[in-house]
Amino acid sequence: MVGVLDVAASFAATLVRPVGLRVGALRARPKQPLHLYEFEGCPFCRKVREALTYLDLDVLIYPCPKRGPHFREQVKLRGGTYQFPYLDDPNTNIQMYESDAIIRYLFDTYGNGRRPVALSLGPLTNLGASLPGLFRGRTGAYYRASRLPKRPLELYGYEASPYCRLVREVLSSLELPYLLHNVASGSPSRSHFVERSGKLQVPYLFDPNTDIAMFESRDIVAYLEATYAID
Ligand SMILES: N[C@@H](CCC(=O)N[C@@H](CS)C(=O)NCC(=O)O)C(=O)O
Repeated sequence: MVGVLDVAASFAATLVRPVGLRVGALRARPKQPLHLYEFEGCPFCRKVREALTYLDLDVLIYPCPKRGPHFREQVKLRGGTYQFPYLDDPNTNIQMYESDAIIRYLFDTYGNGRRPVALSLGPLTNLGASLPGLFRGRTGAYYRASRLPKRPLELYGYEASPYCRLVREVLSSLELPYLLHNVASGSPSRSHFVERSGKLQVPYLFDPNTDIAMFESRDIVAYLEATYAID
């Protein structure tokens, strides 16, 4: 359930970290979505999602909340350790840990090689990426029992949208995989999004398991809870 305080706190989180609002210089486009293992409430994961918004990349998100039974184990099996974020790019067959290395790789491969200042300041970037936690705490960072969907859900949004954050937090704690379509300001994908959804508003969720599509973070959160949470 999304309350007024949640919305206010999510706006405050965006105010202290207004990164991941718009698209920057783009170069090569990947044929397939990238895969990212991450969770909400992790500042290192946030940095990487900000880079993905900036580079207008679609990404298949595998949430790895603490105590999550599914995707954490995949990371351990594939990379050898439980550390997040973990990127798998099927386009180049590259897998890696370490947020700074991932961000550098993303800008070298899909941007013009230059990282925006907010993502290139080392410890200061980490500090900045931690600030939203002052308002959202560890929401989304811990697993809650859920039913795993057969097919990944689809979410249209961008990192710094306060309303998208509220939806991502639930997707993360319920460990629901989803294909994230980044459609920040300046995104060339926006026209395709409007064709598909009928209007330019995020978050927009499509669930291929039930064929349900919807706007409005409050409705989306209620839908996810009712459909996938086991409480
Ligand atoms: N230097 C790493 C630090 C990553 C890191 O410490 N991630 C934490 C989550 S914020 C983690 O993987 N913790 C282990 C766990 O959640 O089990 C990076 O920048 O990617």
